[in-house]
Amino acid sequence: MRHPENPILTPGDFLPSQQAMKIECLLNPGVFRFDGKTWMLIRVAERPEQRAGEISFPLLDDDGRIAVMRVDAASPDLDLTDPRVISYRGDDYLTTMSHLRLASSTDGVHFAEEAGYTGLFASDRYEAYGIEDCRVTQIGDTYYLTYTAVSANGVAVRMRATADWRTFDDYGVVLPPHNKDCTLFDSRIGDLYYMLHRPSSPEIGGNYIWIAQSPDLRHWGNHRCVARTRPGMWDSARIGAGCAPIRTDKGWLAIYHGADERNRYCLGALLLDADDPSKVLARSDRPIMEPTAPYECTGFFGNTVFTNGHVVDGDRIVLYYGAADSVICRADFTVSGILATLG
Ligand code: MAN
Repeated sequence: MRHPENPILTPGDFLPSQQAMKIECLLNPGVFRFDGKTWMLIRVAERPEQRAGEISFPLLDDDGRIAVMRVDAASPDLDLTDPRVISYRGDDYLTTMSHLRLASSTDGVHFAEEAGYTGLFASDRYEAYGIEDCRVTQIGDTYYLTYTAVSANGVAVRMRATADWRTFDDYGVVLPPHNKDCTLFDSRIGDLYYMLHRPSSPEIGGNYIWIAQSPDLRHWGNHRCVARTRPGMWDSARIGAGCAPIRTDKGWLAIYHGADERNRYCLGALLLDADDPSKVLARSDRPIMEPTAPYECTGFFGNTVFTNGHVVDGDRIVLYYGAADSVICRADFTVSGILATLG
């Protein structure tokens, strides 16, 4: 059920990271409980104020400073067909650069920044085009962050860990390009840690959900393909995991996003075997959530609901999602309700 106060956060709720920038959209928050509150790690996408006759976009330069690239809007070498990407002279850039901002809430609806918690910004050449869509998995007292690091080197998965949300241990790039939508499971299965991730194989294969395992959270191996796109269905073009799968008495419930050829992003669910989560026991024939509300249908990238964060309390799932790649919303589900749709 969508929250009646949706959207619960919009770009105007935050100040840009620096004066020269404008916040274009808020997207896809990671979500966790900390210090008795619900927190989001929000993807904030910024770009310079656009001037007539010119397309400008930010990136990190070799000295780690934000630089602005400017291109003549009339240039025949420019391709702007996807609002998320700028193709110029054969190279692809992003129209916006994202960082990850922290906000907390005592009621799960009204979120605000807290002094002392600055979040994460692009830090080096593997993040030169920004950092995005962070999943947060708590294991013991440590929170593991798996996010998309974008640069001229490609789209990769980077991992950091924190216990206090002020200092972060860097695990580096854990999955090289092209890979995104990575989430850790919140407990070991047997002796091993597990993650879901989404490599892309452009010629043969596609954008499928894979699983990997690790003895120590640093070394990942035994990669296996868990789920593929399904021709003719709502998840025909690409799929990717949301946040940490939920342990249920039927197995692991993993909420995922799927897009079709028209780039319509919906949410569905996978039920994975409790002991061997590479095995799919059931999968949504129809989405558990589709973009239907006006704030989901129209925006920076319309017809999109995308999640990588929720909190679970017993049967209740409070899910946070990006709508139309523009604003942040909340929808409540139950574990039993989703399991019932899986038959
Ligand atoms: C896609 C979209 C964008 C994102 C880039 C890089 O184009 O998901 O929002 O910025 O990939 O990850």
